[in-house]
Amino acid sequence: MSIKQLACLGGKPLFEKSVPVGQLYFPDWDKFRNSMDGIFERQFYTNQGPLTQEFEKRISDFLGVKHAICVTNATIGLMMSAEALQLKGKVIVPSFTFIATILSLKRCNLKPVFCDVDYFTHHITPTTLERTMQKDVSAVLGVNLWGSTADVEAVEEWASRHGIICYWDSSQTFGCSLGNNKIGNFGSLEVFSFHATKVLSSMEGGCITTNDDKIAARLRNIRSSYGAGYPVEVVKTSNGRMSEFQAAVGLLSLENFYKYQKNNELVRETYTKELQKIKGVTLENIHGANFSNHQSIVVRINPEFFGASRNVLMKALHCENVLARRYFHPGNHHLSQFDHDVQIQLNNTDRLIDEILVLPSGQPTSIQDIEKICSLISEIKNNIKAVSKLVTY
Ligand code: T4K
Repeated sequence: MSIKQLACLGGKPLFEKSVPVGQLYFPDWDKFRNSMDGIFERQFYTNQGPLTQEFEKRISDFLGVKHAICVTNATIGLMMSAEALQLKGKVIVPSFTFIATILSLKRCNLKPVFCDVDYFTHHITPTTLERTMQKDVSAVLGVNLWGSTADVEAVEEWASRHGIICYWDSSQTFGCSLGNNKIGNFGSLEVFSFHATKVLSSMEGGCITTNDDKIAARLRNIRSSYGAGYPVEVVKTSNGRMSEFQAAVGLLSLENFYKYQKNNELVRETYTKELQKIKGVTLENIHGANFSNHQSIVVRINPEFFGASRNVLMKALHCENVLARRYFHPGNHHLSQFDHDVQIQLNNTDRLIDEILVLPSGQPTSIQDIEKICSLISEIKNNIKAVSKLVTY
């Protein structure tokens, strides 16, 4: 494909419409309309209606987990989880995560203790945890990112050796497997996001999974005063309910999960083929998971070989309407609102925050689009001196 002139050098943007990074899969329209008709006929809109109950049952079956508790979104799910686990004091958490992970702790008056991640896998390890451990830590909140996972079993073994709780923010890893188990069966509990940008989506939504009856009962009670099953002691309740409309979309999305996952696999294969021609741009591997949902296409920019920083590439792509994102910039441990404990340098986290870029994937991005995006990256590299002079971020 020949690109006449890059947009940042005065040409027309290669894409007329923005190409975002989210998955944004949309279910079959007729099935969607039927679900909506059903909700309006029943006039049962929320509070554990029939679709939410069915969605929970389907998730449990799909993941092979005893309890699936659907919630409004993962942020609320994470807050409810900290309450249900009755955490106190400090919680070790990677800084390299979406801000909601950390905010859930702050909302529950817990102090985040930021932990570094492994530079190659992007995840916490027993070694990074050991360097972070301190007094008054009651739990580790691990995070599974991108469709990869941490070495979950090693982390859990480490937590149990230190007598602390381990639970997981698995917002980005629905449907991934580790050995013979699906993610969702680990730790005291796990939290998933079903946001529009996720492979399994209810547009907004989330779910907490656990094999522990007592924790599940607490969570149901915290979610609302409805559907608690039997009374258990909880300090605070909230409203974390999923509506029937969310559940309807979620059910259709779950029905199509393997179709979306297959498409994501093809997306990854195409990026792999195209990006290996460009020195300085490396597609990150899947780690941990032996089956991945391929939630995100993450590349690492090496300025020495690419000729400019990740930020220059990102800005040049934005000029072409390719909305590549630099997660999780500028780093939670650099944000002043967090009264946290950082007693060690988070060197790997700082490097990753500067070097990685998430490229478009999911429904809005066709295979041809990916080929165009990769040609664009190549062309930006070919013109890197001129681009760097004009583009600052
Ligand atoms: N923990 C982790 C590890 C997470 O990754 C997340 C969420 C959470 C916890 C919390 O889960 P939730 O409470 O959200 O369920 C997005 C999503 O909002 C967020 O769900 C996600 N992770 C995070 C990694 O990314 P933004 O602000 O970066 O993306 P947003 O919403 O601007 O969308 C990305 C792109 O997609 C944009 O270019 C716009 C486009 N877009 C977005 C939506 C929603 C569309 O074209 N259509 C749409 O409907 O946060």
